[in-house]
Amino acid sequence: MTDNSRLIVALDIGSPDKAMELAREVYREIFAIKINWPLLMVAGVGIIRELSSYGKVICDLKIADIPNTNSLITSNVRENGGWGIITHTFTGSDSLGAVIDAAGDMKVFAVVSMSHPGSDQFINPVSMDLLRMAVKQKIGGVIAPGNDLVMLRKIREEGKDLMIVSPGIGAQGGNPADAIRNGSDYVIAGRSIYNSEDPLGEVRRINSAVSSVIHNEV
Ligand code: NUP
Repeated sequence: MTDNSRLIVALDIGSPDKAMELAREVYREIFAIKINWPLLMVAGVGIIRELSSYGKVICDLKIADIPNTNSLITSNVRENGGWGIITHTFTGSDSLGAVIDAAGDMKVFAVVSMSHPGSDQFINPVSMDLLRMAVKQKIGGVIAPGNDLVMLRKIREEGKDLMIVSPGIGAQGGNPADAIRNGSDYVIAGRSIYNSEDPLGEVRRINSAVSSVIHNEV
């Protein structure tokens, strides 16, 4: 994997063999791989270490439980080779703190707003509170929607030095250049890559859209 890329590929594929095959195809040109329940439930926790042979693996478990359970889940991911973990924040500072403590060297990414329309119902009205609470606890970064540029800019304004990682790209309507321009540091794309006829071509298209923004603006 390479720090020259700002792309995290979401491998929401229910077949471990296909997931490994896609990882092998694209890993040299991406920043990290993200896995979620659809793969983890089929493959088992060992898939984290298997995919780690290609580089950084972020486990998008959106943890949302009491501190003790959060801690058990996070330790499990760390012991199995995870590089990063995604947690919810709405469960409060004690639950978030438990993830951070158990994460050790792993990066913790806190969800403060989501990319689907339902996020407007309960999460978005309190996104800034969630963000401030997460920042106070020294999280590694936040997850914020790459397809909601107004929200993205608000989050960037409040968290000037924050690492912002954005899903909502491609299948959910966002585009990588706009996300980067409006505050994202990294973009997440899943279906637009793994359902493509040419996944590596799609990875390259996103990488080049992102680099043209970075190189024009820096
Ligand atoms: O707000 C979020 N939106 C979102 O899509 C937070 C997420 N973690 N995700 C995840 O990003 C989602 O669960 C999926 O794994 C990935 C986006 O995939 P796709 O829409 O690019 O296929």
